Amino acid sequence: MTLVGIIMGSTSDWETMRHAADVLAALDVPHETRVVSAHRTPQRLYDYASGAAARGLKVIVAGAGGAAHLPGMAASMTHLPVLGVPVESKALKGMDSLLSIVQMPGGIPVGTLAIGKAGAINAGLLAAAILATSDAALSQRLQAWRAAQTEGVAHDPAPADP
Ligand code: RP5
Repeated sequence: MTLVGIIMGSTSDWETMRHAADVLAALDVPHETRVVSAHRTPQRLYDYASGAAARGLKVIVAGAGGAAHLPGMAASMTHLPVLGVPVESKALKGMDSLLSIVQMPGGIPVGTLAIGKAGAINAGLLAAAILATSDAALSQRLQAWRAAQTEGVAHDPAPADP
């Protein structure tokens, strides 16, 4: 059963949001990816967010850029945890996306990550961490992923230099 829904406002967000999908794939977390625009496809957004819990999704990762209303509007229509990824915009480097996503009114939370690739990676990891609280096997995979990351950090920044 699909557990995480990764939605984004445009196909142009995929280059960023693919990193969330990559992390979930690496951790063997069933997920789906969809283009759902708050502005261009509002009915699609309504259908997706309001039906997400009934379909068995447990977490939604939502990425958008510019006037990035997708995560907040999705959160307004589901009680599932929504993780927001501010996609880097051309005009304002993603500051517009970040502020659009992070400044939610009290009562409708969106867990907002960093702008761009790092945010997408961390949204995937956080989604996995949420699921891992009730899935011991996934918790083991997540801990192994973290240990491998630690193991992969070099001690010497330039080993080939004389
Ligand atoms: C937002 O507008 C999308 O999330 C995207 O980041 C941005 C630009 O979309 P496109 O014009 O590239 O489709 O809705």
